[in-house]
Amino acid sequence: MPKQTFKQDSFLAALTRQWQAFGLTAAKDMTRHQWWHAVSAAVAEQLPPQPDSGKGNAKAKRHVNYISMEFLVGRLTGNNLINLGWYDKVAKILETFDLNLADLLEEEVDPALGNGGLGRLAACYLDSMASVGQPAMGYGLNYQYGLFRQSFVNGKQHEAPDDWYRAQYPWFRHNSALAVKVGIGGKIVKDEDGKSYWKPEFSLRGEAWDLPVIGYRNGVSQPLRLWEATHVHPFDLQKFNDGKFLQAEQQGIDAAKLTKVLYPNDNHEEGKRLRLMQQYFQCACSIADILRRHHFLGRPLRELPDYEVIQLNDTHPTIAIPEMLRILTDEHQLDWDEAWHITRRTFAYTNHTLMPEALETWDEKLVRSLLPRHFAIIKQINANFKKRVEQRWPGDEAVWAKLAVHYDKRVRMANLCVVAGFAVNGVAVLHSDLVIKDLFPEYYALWPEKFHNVTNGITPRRWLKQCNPALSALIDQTLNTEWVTNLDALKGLEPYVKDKAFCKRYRQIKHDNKSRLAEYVHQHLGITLNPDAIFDVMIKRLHEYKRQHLNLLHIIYLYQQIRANPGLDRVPRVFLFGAKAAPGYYLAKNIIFAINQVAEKINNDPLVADRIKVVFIPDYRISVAELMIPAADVSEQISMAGKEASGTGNMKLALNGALTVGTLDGANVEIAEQVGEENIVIFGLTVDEVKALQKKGYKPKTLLRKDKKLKAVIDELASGYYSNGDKTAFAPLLDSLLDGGDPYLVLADFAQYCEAQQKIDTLYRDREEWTRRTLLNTARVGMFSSDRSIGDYQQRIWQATR
Ligand code: 26Y
Repeated sequence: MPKQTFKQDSFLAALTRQWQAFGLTAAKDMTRHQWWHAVSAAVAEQLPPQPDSGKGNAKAKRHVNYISMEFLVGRLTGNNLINLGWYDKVAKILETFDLNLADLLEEEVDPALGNGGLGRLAACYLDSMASVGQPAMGYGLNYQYGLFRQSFVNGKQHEAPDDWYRAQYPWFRHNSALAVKVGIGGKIVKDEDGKSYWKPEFSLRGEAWDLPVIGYRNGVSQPLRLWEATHVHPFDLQKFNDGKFLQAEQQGIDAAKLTKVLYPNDNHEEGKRLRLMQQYFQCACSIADILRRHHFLGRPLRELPDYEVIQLNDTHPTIAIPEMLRILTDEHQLDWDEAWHITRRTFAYTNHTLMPEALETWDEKLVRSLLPRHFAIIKQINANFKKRVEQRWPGDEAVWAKLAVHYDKRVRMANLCVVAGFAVNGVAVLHSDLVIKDLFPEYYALWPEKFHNVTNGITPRRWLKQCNPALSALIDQTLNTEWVTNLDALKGLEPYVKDKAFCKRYRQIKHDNKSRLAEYVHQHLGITLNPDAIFDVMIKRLHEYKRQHLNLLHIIYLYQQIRANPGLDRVPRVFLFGAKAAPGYYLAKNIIFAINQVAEKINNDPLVADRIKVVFIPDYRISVAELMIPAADVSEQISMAGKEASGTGNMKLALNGALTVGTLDGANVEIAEQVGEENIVIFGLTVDEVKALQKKGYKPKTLLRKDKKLKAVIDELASGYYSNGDKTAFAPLLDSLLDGGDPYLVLADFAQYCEAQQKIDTLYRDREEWTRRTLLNTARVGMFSSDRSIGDYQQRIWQATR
């Protein structure tokens, strides 16, 4: 496809229409926010219509339907301008109005339609699919409220709704012709021929809102289609005339509620009825849309898997599987075997977690009451599969108890995905191995060919080019090649470790990025940071397994060292945190409170001077990540080994020249392989050691008796020293570490973690050596481009035998 050319005249004309629509008489009367809106809308108008017909896709290259409950896309205007190649042109035009484009872009409220890693991964993958020319659609939900806004009140997390004003978002295109009708509830009835079908209790309408996903300078634009739930009335004239138009509300279903809010849980399922309705609504709309396109192109149903693949982003959209079977059998009258044959070659599933509490299972009563027909289909799948298991493990009830899709009155979504899909993948080598060994060993024995690894990746467009313009410019000048679409080209930077002038510029850029972050912190929090200090960054959702509290214990330890020895020579260090805790996750919220209390004490202790500063940046989100990542010297990736499926922040930070302090977990393992062991600081128990310790019986209190330093830290937290004398302030945190048995081995890894941090301190003193090592990180992490991940999906899953 040809590159999209920028037409200045039509852009200016569109801009004029924008301020006229605001009721103004001149462009100069627009507020800054109006300017952002006008520029975005004027650019959006220049985009070509997005072909969603899939006409271009052929059997040789399946069209990808990426279904995800979350797409954490972040601000779009700047990113779209970069991908279009129009950034400088628009910036120039704005200069004639005395406006700075970068300032305007700050006006955009982040579309925060995701929780964390899984949602951000989906956004990176859409960017890469458009950029490498993989025909694709994203399917998600158009939440009115994204992930809650976080503030701190007396150190405690406070949540507020995130109204991102979707109704005025200039990048949306609404296509009412694509609306879908979705049934819910009701019962199964029999027609005259004795064939059963579903008679829903009431119906909803799904409306399609498309965001453009723009490939990097290749003329491609593909939709991310987000469904919004509305009432069906305008459709159902008959019911309207009968006065039954309120039926849905009388059933207690308010359509608009369905897509009102994103569930803020990450890695912890709650089994809520509204959540299952969201899942089904999204899947029903998306499957209807996929089949609509397929029929529109005159393609036979049995050829669906030749043209389309449906990638499920974790189990959240699993109900799409029985929905496909229902439509094929009930609406298209295919027999079961035929429908099953089509379905099982169409769906592929990505697993993002091994944590038992994140594996979705649904109460059969709930499934039956909302989706009676789907429940019957699930039972059919289960019964058929039982025969297969019986053949392989005759009479083995224990195996069946593990493998069943429906068991003990619950429906298990991960099992359904494995049984009904043609591929299952984990998201890093270590994780994919554990998926086979720990989660699905029997499934692997049945179908070894279904199991794959695709290591996660990040888009270099947003996570280097856009967020770190100075470093990007330096790389542009240094390498005469388009590294943005070929991140392996960064290897070409390696020889420059010997180039003093280059290293100086690389170091200066980091320093400038740190100053930029320091300015933000000063402006928003009133804390002054020294850009010569080590900026030590831990950004991710707050979760026990990620162990923000391990970081905290080390900070307290350092503080105690300084108090014991006021002349202690330590490189000044700023510990920066960004993290939201799920609103119902009390322990995680207690950790936030503890970090904030410790920060308060340390930041105000004159004895410390600026040797330690602790800053918890509130409302961590994509736009804040874009500021923090280029400014990081140290990247904290300290989860308990075996728990972090991959991590993607680790990749972004390494790419932008931070040294990782990390455990051998998730993709850290592969980062270590790439950058070389001298250029990363690995510490802590390995997966095997974790397993061995847990088997042997781990007693955190014994550890405490042996390690005086650790005991001093724990005792001080419990003493009220950081909580105005309140000894119970951190009870949830301390209980989990002590009486709770320290399930994530925080205390067990403490000593090694302190050593690792000491190593960082020593290394940083030699500025040239530090620069060398961080530059090698930038140069060697090219494989973590999401373009490579998409290539792996194409090769191993989407275009492989089906
Ligand atoms: C069931 C529901 C409550 C639920 C909602 C969100 C369960 C899980 C999640 C989100 C999971 C998630 O973000 N997982 C992360 O996926 C990233 C992309 O693969 C990984 O890098 C990261 O290690 C993993 O924790």
